[in-house]
Amino acid sequence: MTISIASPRLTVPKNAVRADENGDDVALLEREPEKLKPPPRYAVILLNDDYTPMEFVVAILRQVFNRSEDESVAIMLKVHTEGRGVCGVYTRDVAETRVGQVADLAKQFGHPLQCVAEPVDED
Ligand code: TYC
Repeated sequence: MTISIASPRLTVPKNAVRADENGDDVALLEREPEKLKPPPRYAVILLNDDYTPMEFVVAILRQVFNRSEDESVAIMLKVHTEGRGVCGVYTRDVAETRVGQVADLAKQFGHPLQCVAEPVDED
């Protein structure tokens, strides 16, 4: 029996083909479970500059990103030496909120500190 299937989500399970009361083949089609993707995630990345005090960057990492003192110093030094570093990976809303909090605090204290959110490659 040839069966053409309209939707790729419909499959013919094994042993599904049977004869009906007239002797014709019938098959029960099963729908595959919906494959739900997890929501895309975003890395919040801190950028280096020549003017923002190191202590301020550490305070931002502690307050906005809930990092420990040791983690904050390590991330700050990575950004200072390599130009950029990941503060954390979040859903889009949370990443955008934290980028905004950093921008607000930097502006409030008169520092040029910048950070951005970038989508993370996931499979
Ligand atoms: N480079 C800055 C300094 O020497 C420190 C710094 C670190 C600034 C990380 C920004 O994201 C940053 N004072």
